Amino acid sequence: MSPQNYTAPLIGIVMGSVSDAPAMHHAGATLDSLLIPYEMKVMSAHRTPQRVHDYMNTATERGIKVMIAAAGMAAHLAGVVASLTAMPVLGVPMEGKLAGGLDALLATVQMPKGTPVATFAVGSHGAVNAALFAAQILSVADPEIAKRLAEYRKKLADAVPHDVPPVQR
Ligand code: RP5
Repeated sequence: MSPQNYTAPLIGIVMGSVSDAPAMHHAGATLDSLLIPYEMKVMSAHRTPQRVHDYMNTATERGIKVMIAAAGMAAHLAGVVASLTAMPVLGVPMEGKLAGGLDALLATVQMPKGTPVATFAVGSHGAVNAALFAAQILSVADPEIAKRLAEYRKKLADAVPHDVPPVQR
């Protein structure tokens, strides 16, 4: 099926706070460029735990195939999401005041065995890569998405100049 034919979101992006949105909009923009439908919601593992449970209760039946979960500081949202689904869960640690997000990176990556969370770079780079990785997961069963990912890679390569620019004096 071509991505243009999808009507329901295939990827769920959740984040612990609206303060995470500036970084996570980069994930949305990446999926937009690949024509992959997604939805983006705010829910917190500690402030709105019931909202997380309610969302995950219906996510699979609504057609979501991959989850991206972003949180900062103690960053347990991705782990909680992973505990509630068999879908792949991609965790994006958010930058914080402690060592630039090292707290969230460790909280997201250090899942005890049994409940995996694939963890990406802190902040907007991680948001973009999580979106690309989600697309790569979908591309296994969708040649149109695979084609768009190949085009994305080509643009990435084309944007790298061969020559070193002269020093501005
Ligand atoms: C986490 O706490 C959120 O994901 C956010 O990164 C961090 C701070 O939240 P706010 O105080 O900005 O709402 O739960």
